This record gives sequence, C-alpha cells and structure tokens, in this order.
Amino acid sequence: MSRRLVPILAVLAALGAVGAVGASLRAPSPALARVREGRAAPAPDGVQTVSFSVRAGEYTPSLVRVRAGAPLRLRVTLEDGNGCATRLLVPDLGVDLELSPAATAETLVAAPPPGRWLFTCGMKMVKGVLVAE
Ligand SMILES: [Cu+2]
Repeated sequence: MSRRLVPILAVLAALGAVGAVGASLRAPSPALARVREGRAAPAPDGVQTVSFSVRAGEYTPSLVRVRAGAPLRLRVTLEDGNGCATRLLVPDLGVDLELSPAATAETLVAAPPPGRWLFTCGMKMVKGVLVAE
C-alpha cells in the first residue's frame, strides 16, 4: 500500500474510533477497499489526461496521480444516469462539470498546484482524490 494512503487510514481510523471503537479497526474499511488508483496519461497534444467513469455511485479511478503544474484534462463518462453523480466538482481547482450519459464531458485545469484535491459529485456523496505531485 502506498505511503500516501497512510494519512487517509489515520483519518478513517480516528473517525471509526469515535463511532465504534474496535469494530472498525478489525475489518478493513469498505471505503478503502474500493480505492481504484489511476494516473494521468500524456495525450497527443501534450496535455496530461485523466479519464474517469462514474458508475453505481463510484468513480473509477478514485485516486489519481497527476503532475503538478502541468495542464490537466479531465474526461468524465457517466455510465449510468440514475445516481446523483451528474456533476463533478473539484472545489479547490475551480472545476464544476455537468455530466450527461449522452457524451463524455471534458474540462481543463491549467496548472494543478501540488497537493491532494478532493473531487465529489454535486452532493458530495461520491468522492475521489486527485494527488498532484
Ligand atoms: Cu451525489
């Protein structure tokens, strides 16, 4: 497991300890078990590109490593229109993207600063993390 997941584990462990001491520490968190890692790929035009799909209330990938400071294209395909994930927000990077099952949505982030940037659906129920480094 990546070193960078340790802070997430620590936070989840702390939250679990508040809620139910013991139980959450014996079993791995279901949320963590669903982390799907991805990495931005270079596109022909030199812009690093991440392609996400949204299905059954989950992003794939849900943890994406990108290069900080380099233009980043986000491409998002909504594979089922039933959930509430019809918007993709990356609040700290100014992204608010409308999604539709009819077409892949795209947006460009000029230069993501180094850091961990949460992305969510419009109601902040579906979550993922962009790690810019
Ligand atoms: Cu939602």
